[in-house]
Amino acid sequence: MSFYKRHAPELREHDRELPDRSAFQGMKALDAESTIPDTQWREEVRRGKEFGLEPADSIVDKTEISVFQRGELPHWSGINTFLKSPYLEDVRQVGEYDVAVVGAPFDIGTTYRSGTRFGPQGIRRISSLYTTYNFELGVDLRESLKIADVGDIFCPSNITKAHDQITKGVAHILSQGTMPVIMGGDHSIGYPCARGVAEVVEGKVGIIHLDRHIDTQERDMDEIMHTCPWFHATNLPNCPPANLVQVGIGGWQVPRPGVKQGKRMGSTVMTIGDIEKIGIEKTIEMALEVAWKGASAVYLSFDIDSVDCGFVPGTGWPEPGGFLPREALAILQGVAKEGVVAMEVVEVAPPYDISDITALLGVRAIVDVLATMVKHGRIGGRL
Ligand SMILES: [Mn+2]
Repeated sequence: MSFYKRHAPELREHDRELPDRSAFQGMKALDAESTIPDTQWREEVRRGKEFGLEPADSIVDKTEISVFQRGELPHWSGINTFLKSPYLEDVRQVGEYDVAVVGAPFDIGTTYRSGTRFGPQGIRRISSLYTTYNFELGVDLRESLKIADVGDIFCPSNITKAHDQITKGVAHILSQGTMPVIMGGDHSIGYPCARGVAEVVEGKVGIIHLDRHIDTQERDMDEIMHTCPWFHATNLPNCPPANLVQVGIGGWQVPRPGVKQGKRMGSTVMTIGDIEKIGIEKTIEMALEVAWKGASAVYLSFDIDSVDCGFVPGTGWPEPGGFLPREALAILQGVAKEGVVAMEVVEVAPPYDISDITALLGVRAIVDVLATMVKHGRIGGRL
């Protein structure tokens, strides 16, 4: 008997009735796509043709092609803002947008490898890989949100001055009713970012912090380095440590001075082991309970090194044993369901990255949080 006949379909028994597939997320997502509008996409295509000129005669399908590229396609070319969103030069107009993506290219707070000053550029570059649509969530950011890339905050090579600049920038964006999404930069920016948020928010601000590192030292080598943001943030009058939840902490890079201070402060610390034990859903519940207790807003800080270093080579303090990417994304999505007032992605260091995978996870964190907030009605409305 020939090989083919032995493997021929008639010799098999896959003729049973198929189970009901309608409960699969995949099948639901196929249905959901047709319910998403394409108004903004059509407008973008129209604008591209107007500004970029009608394509050459030999182009057969002229739908999305202009002579000068003005829209999403091709993904490998074009001006590299975050997700190819418009660059807003006049930042006084930021209030017209739902979201302002802003870079904080600062790495003077780094205690080992530098390079996160190139984080915003790296994140922008690989963000061009993505469409604005997420299959499982059934959200197209282009159709739901007005996003601007407002460029970078001018960060001089002085910790106090750069931190002051970052606070002023973040507070400006939020004071206009727009959600700041900050691309770091090293984690020292967590302090000035939270300070900018706390200046604008009336009432308490909670902080959800994903990291391998506790980052609660008062000083490191006499300065407010990236080991120190939460000591200083939680000293702000409306940013108490009781509302700080630190998820994923552990390993051999948690400095003892930070641990002593963390204990004094009384923040909530969860290791990867804790999360494995109680599960992702309970972890999300705990993070939300702690951060939101009596608070009127929650700030989200995602340190890329909270993920196992095998997935994020492009970072300053790589550490094994952290989250799987899908675990980190599940937690980020879980906490975003109740909305966050602003978020930061820190410690992406492109000079150490491989194939932009670290920066890509940074992009993913941002778009997943935004799409989840859209899905749960926590943002949008300016389109
Ligand atoms: Mn860290």
